[in-house]
This record gives sequence, C-alpha cells and structure tokens, in this order.
Amino acid sequence: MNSQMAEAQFTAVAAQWQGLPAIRLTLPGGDSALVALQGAQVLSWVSGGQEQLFLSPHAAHDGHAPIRGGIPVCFPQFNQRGLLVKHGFARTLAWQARADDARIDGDGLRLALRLEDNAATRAVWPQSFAAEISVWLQPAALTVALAVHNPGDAPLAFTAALHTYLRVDDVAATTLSGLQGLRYWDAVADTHPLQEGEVRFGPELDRVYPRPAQAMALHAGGAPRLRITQDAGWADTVVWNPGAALCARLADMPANGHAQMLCVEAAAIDAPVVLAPQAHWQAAQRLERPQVAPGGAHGVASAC
Ligand code: TA6
Repeated sequence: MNSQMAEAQFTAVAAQWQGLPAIRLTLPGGDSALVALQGAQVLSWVSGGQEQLFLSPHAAHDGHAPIRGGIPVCFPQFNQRGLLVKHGFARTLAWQARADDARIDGDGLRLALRLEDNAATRAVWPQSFAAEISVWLQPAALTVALAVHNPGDAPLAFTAALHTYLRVDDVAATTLSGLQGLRYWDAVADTHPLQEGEVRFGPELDRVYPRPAQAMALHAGGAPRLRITQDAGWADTVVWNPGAALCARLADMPANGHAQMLCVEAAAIDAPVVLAPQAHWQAAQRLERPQVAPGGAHGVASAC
C-alpha cells in the first residue's frame, strides 16, 4: 500500500511490537493506535502527529510479564486487593482479536478483543466470565471500554482499572484539574486529605479519588493537553506517578522515566462490581485532545 492510499483509508492490520502480536488501527487523517493481543493493551496512540501514551523503553516483552505503559487492563483484581497476582491476570494473557474484526464506527475505527475463562484462569479464579475490551479510535480521541458478562449461575465480583499511562514532556510542569474538592486516599501516606486545586507532581504520588462528576483536564507547560472522562461504572479515579526514588527501583523503567509519564486510571476499586447471573457491565474511559478553534479558543474534538 502506498502512503497516499494509506492516508485516504481506514486501515486495521496485523502488526508486531517487540515480536508480540498486535493490531494497528489507522484513520484517514493519520491518527493511529497499536493494540497488543497480550492484555488487550493499547501500547500507542498517535494523534496530531504526537504520541500521547507513555510506553517504557524497558518494558517487558516476553509475552507473559506485564508490559509497562500504554493502557494496561487490570482485571479481575486491582493492585493487591485480593488473592490474585497484582492487578489481576488479564494483563498477562493473550486476548482474542483479528485485524479483520475492526469496524468503521462513525468517524473512527473500533476493535474489540475478548477474553473468557479458561483452564488457566479457573485454576486461580474459579469463575465463568466473558470480558471484552473495545478500542475506539477517532480523530483526536481514544475511547477504551471494558465490558464484563457473567455467563455463570452464581454472582461474579471483581475490581478493575484501565491503568492509562499518559506521556508528558515534563511531569513537574504538568497539572491535572477536575479533582479539586474531592477527598482521596493517599496510598503513600495512608491519609484521606481533601484535594485543593490542581494535582501537581513531584515525589511519589499514588491516590484513589472518587470519580469526578466533571471532566479532568491535563495541562502541560500551561497548555491544555487532554480532556479525560470516565463512565459512572468506573466509580474511582487513580492518579499515579512513581517519583524518582520508586522509579529507580522499577527494573522496567528508565532512570528518568517518571518525568515523562503519569497515570490517570478509570477504576472500580472501593466497591467491587457484582454481577448477578447473566448480568452485564460496561464502562469506558475517554481521552480527547483539545482542538484549537479559530481565534485561539480551545474546544474538544467531539462531545462525550
Ligand atoms: O494504580 C497505581 C498502582 O496500583 C500503584 O500502587 C503502583 O503499584 C502501580 O499501580 C503500578 O503497578 P505495577 O504492578 O504495574 O508495577
């Protein structure tokens, strides 16, 4: 395919990342996403010619270990709140999808990846489940949704998160607004303070907020960078940056990696999601790049 054709088309093609199977979605305007089958993990979102997600150059790529960066899917357990491996097994397993499964949806492309219970999951978690990650790439926007169906005859309870790693040039010059006025759990200090003003970054920061009613806004060097929203099904929002000291202890991060990233996670943590037999749950996180309108005012690419 020549580049002119590629520019004029929606494309979804089988691809690789560090030898691991992946699917690349590309829009006519050039925005693209790369999704690994391992973990149904979005590894790259290029929009407006710029990479928007952080993927560690030292990320594991053995097909089993968690991949540091992009949008890891934590399921069916958040962090170490349960008996499973940290952040659950979904991010280490191969999900099912083919490039041919991608569909044009509105002005974008949508790809669904599926994971069902199997011998390996039942060995550690004796539950029937059908999970789906839907990746919807639109011009200047990326929406990722987790859907879970309970096909069994007993209730299904889980915690989960979309552990989104956002790329920034300098986290010290980055702010996150929209969480002001909310009482959060500071996991580093184990306290419950009130958020005053914007979130700013320096030393290790690991916080669980209730989902804000309004959109969050990421500013980099004073300029609007992303608008971030999450469906009500994600009752919590996690903000994480390891800071320099913890970053130095993470074998899969470069020395100064903490300065180029922050995680803003759509999560269901404090109250596990409980699905009755045959019930279904779905919730999305949406990232939008602000568009500069004529005259310099900032708007968003499309409504949520
Ligand atoms: O979501 C924040 C967090 O739970 C932190 O506590 C930190 O451990 C981070 O996730 C990364 O976890 P990971 O297992 O990917 O190193």
